[in-house]
Amino acid sequence: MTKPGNFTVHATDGQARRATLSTAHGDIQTPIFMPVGTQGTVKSLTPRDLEEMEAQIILGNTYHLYLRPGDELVARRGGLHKFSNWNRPILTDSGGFQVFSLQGIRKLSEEGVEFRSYIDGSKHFFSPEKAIDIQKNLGSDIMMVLDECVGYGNDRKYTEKSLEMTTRWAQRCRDHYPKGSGQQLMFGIVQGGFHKDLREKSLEQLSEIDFEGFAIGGLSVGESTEEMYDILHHITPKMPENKPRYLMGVGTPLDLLEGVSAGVDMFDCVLPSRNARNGTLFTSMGKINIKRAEFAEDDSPLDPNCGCYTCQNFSKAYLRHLYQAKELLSYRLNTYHNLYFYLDLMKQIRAAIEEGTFEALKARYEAAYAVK
Ligand code: PRF
Ligand code: ZN
Repeated sequence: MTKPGNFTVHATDGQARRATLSTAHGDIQTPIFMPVGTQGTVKSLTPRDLEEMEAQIILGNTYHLYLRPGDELVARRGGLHKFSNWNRPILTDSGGFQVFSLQGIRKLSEEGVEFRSYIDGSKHFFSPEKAIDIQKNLGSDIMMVLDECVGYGNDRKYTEKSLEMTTRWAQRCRDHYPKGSGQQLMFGIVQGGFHKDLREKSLEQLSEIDFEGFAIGGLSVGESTEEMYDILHHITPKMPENKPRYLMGVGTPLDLLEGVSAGVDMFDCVLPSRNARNGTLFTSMGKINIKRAEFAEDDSPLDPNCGCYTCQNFSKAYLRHLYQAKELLSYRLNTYHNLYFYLDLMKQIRAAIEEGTFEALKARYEAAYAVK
């Protein structure tokens, strides 16, 4: 097996890249979408389901798993892979984003962030070192540094101060787990809000610290699509070519295509799984809502072009009935389809980059997903 952290670009098409990233639990083929498994489970699916749909890597969350069941309990069970019986790669987010987005009550200082548990209101403290210790206990293949994700609408002065601290936190995370000290990789996170010069400064300083990969954080936080794409296209070409690039918490099928066109290699988002649970399903012809009355007696599959278990075996009429009856199988079949759709889109993207037909693929999806 290749050394964890090894990143090889096999083909490019414009800025889009087709590459392989090696981790301790195997190689991942990029561009890739990573299903979100916040609590150590991708909601309603088994590891067997995920393997069947060819998921290569999933996400776990430092914040949630630290609070429940506790990272030390997970470590005593042999780590998150063994505990959850998922033997392919896992990336864990640092908890920074969750603390900042889920909690009203928190205190931020140079030392770290104090927050209250969303479960029982108890007080907790994350320092950069603590966030890494938790991720060591979980045993993820890729750890993320602790950062502050600055919300949309903060002024330049706040964003600049926040960035300076986030950069010092990134250095502390790396110092706490020097490169090569174990099998786990560590990615830095570019912040800087919607200020291009701050984004560049963030990237330059993180590059000096030397991570195995670089993420773009602080996007999809309430800005318009145009603003997000503007920052994305500005910063991505400046990122190291020989390291993986990860766009955090993004997005729609069109966002993934735009990200890939800017040179992004990795994505995660709750959108396909969360939308599945409220009946919003992605298809090759666009987005549909299964609860609509027009599907009550529709015997056709959700997406005739989809090879997934849901589309191969059930009608829209049945899926609508399950949704209306709030049956557990509704969550499961819808989640299976949406994640299969996202993973299949990434598979098509990888093939298109190899063939030099990426722009044509992007144009096809843009037509199907144009606002009607
Ligand atoms: N930082 C971290 N995780 C994240 C984000 C971030 O900025 C985002 C922003 N879309 C999603 N997840 N640590
Ligand atoms: Zn399907």
